Amino acid sequence: MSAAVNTYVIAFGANLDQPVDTLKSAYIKLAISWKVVGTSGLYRTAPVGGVEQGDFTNAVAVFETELSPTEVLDELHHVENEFGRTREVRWGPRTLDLDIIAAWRDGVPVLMDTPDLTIPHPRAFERSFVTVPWNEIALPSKFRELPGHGSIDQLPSARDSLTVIPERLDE
Ligand code: A4P
Ligand code: MG
Repeated sequence: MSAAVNTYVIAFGANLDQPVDTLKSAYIKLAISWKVVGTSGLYRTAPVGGVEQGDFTNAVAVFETELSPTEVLDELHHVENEFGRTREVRWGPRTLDLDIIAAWRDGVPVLMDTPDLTIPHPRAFERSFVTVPWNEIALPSKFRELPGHGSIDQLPSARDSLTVIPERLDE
């Protein structure tokens, strides 16, 4: 029996050091071992969550891999650590944040809620720094759904808090 094909929407965020370079380099590391389904442009975004800090750079990429969600989370943490990620303040400044936003196993939505991993990401639906870049990627309709919240182009997204950076994750 062949392994399942898993599809992951991954959000990239950073607001310390050289965020644009960091996001692109992190993307390249993931794209070496995972199949790229699509990538967004880069956006400068106002910080969300109440911590006073500098603007973020955000982007989204969609990958396919045989890895399970927990294996993917391990790999994301590994790449975050390579870029000097430390965890002092929740929702605070960071060199790199990689989150799993949504996942599908052989095209079927993955729903999980464990102490270490919640899929879909519980705050993605209200975050334009996730929904706007995701919505920009050409994808089959099933991969444009945030389970529990519907199609991403129907989600509220305050585009005025985002500024387009004229670069792409994959360039
Ligand atoms: N975890 C659980 N579910 C997931 C998931 N789906 N993806 C756990 C990734 N991680 C998940 O995360 C804490 C723990 O969440 C992880 O160890 C993992 O086991 P973290 O990255 O260490 O800490 P965090 O990112 O500060 O916490 P959290 O709750 O993930 O924060 P958010 O909600 O991701 O918010 N404003 C702008 N403009 N742009 C941003 O990118 N990001 C945040 C972080 C706040 N404000 C922002 C941005
Ligand atoms: Mg995170």
